[in-house]
Amino acid sequence: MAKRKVDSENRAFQNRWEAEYMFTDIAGKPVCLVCGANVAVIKEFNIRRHYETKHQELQNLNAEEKIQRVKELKKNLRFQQTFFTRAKSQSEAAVKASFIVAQEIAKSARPFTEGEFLKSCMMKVCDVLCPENKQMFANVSLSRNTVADRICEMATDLKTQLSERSKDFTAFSLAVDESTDMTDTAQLAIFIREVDSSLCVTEEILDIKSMHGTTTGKDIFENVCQSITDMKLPWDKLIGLTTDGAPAMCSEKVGLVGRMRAKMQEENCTGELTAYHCIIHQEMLCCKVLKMEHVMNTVTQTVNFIRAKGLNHWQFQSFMREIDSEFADIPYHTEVRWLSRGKVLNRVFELSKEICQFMDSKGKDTTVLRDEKWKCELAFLADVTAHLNVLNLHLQGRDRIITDMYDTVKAFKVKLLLWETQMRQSNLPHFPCCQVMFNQVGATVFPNTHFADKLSALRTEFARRFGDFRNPFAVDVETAPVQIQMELIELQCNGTLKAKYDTAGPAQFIRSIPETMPQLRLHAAQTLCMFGSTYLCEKLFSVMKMNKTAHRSRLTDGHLQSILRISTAQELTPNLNDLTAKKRCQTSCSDKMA
Ligand SMILES: *[C@@H]1O[C@H](CO)[C@@H](O)[C@H](O)[C@H]1NC(C)=O
Ligand SMILES: *[C@@H]1O[C@H](CO)[C@@H](O)[C@H](O)[C@H]1NC(C)=O
Ligand SMILES: CC(=O)N[C@H]1CO[C@H](CO)[C@@H](O)[C@@H]1O
Repeated sequence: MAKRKVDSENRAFQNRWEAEYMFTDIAGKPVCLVCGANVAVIKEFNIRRHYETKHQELQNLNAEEKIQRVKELKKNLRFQQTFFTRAKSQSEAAVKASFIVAQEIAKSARPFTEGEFLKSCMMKVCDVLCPENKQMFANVSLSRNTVADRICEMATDLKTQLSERSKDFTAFSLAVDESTDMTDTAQLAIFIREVDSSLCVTEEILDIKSMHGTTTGKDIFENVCQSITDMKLPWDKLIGLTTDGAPAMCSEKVGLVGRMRAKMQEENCTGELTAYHCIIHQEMLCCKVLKMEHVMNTVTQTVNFIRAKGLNHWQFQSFMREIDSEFADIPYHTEVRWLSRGKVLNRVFELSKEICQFMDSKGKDTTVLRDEKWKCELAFLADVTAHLNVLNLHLQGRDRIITDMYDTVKAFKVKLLLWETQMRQSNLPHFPCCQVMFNQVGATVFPNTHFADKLSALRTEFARRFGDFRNPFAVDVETAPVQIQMELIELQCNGTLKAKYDTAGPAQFIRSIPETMPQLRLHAAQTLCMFGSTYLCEKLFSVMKMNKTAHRSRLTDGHLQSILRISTAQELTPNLNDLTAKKRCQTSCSDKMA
């Protein structure tokens, strides 16, 4: 009976309640125009009771006065409502703005406290340009903690996006490098290069791991393994692994490469992991191929001695400025790495007389530095390094796919052959430092045959590393992998495709292999996903080195990783609108709790 009574009241807002009880309907709820309270049950009784008990002061208004008052109140309410929505969108904009600033801070890897500084600048600018909007700027939170939180959220978002993308790829490769940061924590950088079914390449940072304690092959392997698991990457699509060639990385038994191979067998993968040492790690070339480590060591020791003792010496001022600018450019911990670059070897060679005088004056033994044979080797190393640097510049950069690199390396191999021949005849137009030494010591002392052999070894090494990337129309079908042989024959016999290859070139052609050749497309994907170098890792480490000092020790591993993820992001960008919306949801939820 009682129930039916409630039902029969129909529970709908009656327009006359507006004039009678000063209530209005907002989104289906009766709201008191006077105090803003709303009534839970839409029943005239409840509404009348509210009006009579809470607003006795209005009881003696006559009907006309009441209508007038309702009009005013309603106008007011509308204003408040628009004000409210505007305030809401403004506060959302303020959150987004703080994300944007935090992103800039991360990209330039500045300390989080910069946010506070930026805010104070912003407020001052606002005072001058638009004082009426001061509140809007004041609402942009840029405290250290906010900036840190925003950066972590953006990094997490990037990681999620990458993980989403990873579901749709056909092949991927990893580049792994390790470096020590300013606080002597080893940081492991893992980049992923993945190719999807339409042969589009994505190259992003997969993970950065801080390794406290040892950094053996096992430690590195476990970290890489964990990242692969975290991202749910399928082992059977792992194609290539590029490392810097350090033993912990590339040892077949205990290094990362060996352990990854073993793991892939465990996972029953059919494919074989292709491991590359980064070609641009010249010190590896120096040690392993040129066998000139002894020259490098002496140069390193000498330069370090000058750095420590002779910084103010007039003869070395410009030299040091140069070295320091190289140092700023590639701020590596291990001197060999930066020393192997640029003009340092060249400058040491040019300044060798002054360096010897200086070392003598400091009581250092200069027997080695004065040795003619050693000086010839230094000259040779300086010249070869200069050539390798030019090659490096061509090979670096993110759009360098291995097939693009093929042409560059092919040209370099041809040059090496020419240099080798010329070197055997002591004809040295492309080796200026060697030419100087040759003029000094004469043909009997200058070890031209020895150097020609080294150039030959270097050429063999290049041929070995880059032997696999050939023109698909020139590939000998018999030596090609079995699964691509049939399609390869069809490809090679197809005049239309050959014409396309000739006009588009290898790099472009690879993307236009027809869908009817799935094995070749897969093979192409596997080639495309290969990293040409650990260049990205090196770039990342230079950001890390440069900026960790600015942050001092306040930078946690997590924060450093977030910064690096944001600052090295290539195709992915944090989805700021989603992040802002999520923030709004969080705040309104916590508002309710409060
Ligand atoms: C690999 O194959 C072996 C033998 O067929 C099987 O016992 C094992 O569970 C497989 N491992 C994985 C990870 O699938
Ligand atoms: C050659 O390749 C083109 C492009 O995929 C294709 O349309 C054509 O049918 C092929 N020709 C032959 C003879 O297979
Ligand atoms: C504060 C600071 O040193 N920021 C630098 C961090 O690294 C980036 C990239 O190398 C530089 O552009 C910033 O100036």
